[in-house]
Amino acid sequence: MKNDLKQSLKERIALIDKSLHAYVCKKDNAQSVVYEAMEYSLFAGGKRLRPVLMTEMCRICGGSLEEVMPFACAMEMIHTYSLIHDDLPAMDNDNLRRGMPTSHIKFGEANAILAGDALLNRAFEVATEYSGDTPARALRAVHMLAVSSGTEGMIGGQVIDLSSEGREISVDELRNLHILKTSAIIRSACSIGALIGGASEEEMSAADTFAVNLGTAFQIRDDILDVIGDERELGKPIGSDAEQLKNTYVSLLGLERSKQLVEEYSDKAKAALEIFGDRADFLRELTDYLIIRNN
Ligand code: GRG
Repeated sequence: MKNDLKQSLKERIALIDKSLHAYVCKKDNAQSVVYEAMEYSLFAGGKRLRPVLMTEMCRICGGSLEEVMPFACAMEMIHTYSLIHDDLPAMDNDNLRRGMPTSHIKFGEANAILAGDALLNRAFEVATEYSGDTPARALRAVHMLAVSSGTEGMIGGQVIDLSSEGREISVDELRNLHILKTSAIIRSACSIGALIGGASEEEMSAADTFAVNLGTAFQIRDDILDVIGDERELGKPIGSDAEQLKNTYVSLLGLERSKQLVEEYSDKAKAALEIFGDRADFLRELTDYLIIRNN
């Protein structure tokens, strides 16, 4: 990663983490184990991609960090809950994530389920604490959060993913699956950022085109890493998609075509940023980095 991008990301992530710490911290009460499990997964070393995208989209559309931060934190809590539940024995049954024992390994299955549920609730508590000057926008943002992570979004994608294990699906079906499972919350991260930033309809549409293409490139890179990644850098075993008979871009189209597609989708993502001019340089660099990332 280029040094400038690394430094810039570090600074943004530090601000996001500071807010997340303020919203989720251990409590010394009868339910402390669930607070501990929430904190454990929230601060286990995630890339903070979705809050970074949201805060940056807000900035380039003219909004303030202060106003968007509760939504960015809510989004990261939703993402973290989805990973905790995705790792459960009833779903992917993974023991390691980001190089650390998964929540159910560390805290037991019941507490992991509750920690995921609690993060989802906390996300909506935080997002609805809004007291700014544009409550109508905030209400629309809360709706976007809910829809994108629900049955017509991330949960819907997970349902299709689980039900298609062990049988081959078409590339179109796979694309639809990932538009729901992976891109839906990346899209709402960008849309909420643009909305809170006061974007025009044209900018809203550009933010969405950017996000849907970035989400697809990101997912294909994820599929590639499950085949050629380094376990230590990835923080989890490779080969799990094949082991679970999952459909991936690599299993359907092969490694080389998948690599080409990552390039094609990231080019489309960057083309959508044109409307924002130089202000979108950070997002361009971030896109370039995400498609060569190793974790
Ligand atoms: C259980 C409701 C429910 C949904 C699960 C998000 C998800 C749906 C499953 C996680 C598995 C997976 C490979 C999802 C695809 C999206 C993806 C690559 C998630 C990982 O996101 P990163 O790389 O994670 O941003 P970090 O660890 O950096 O936060």
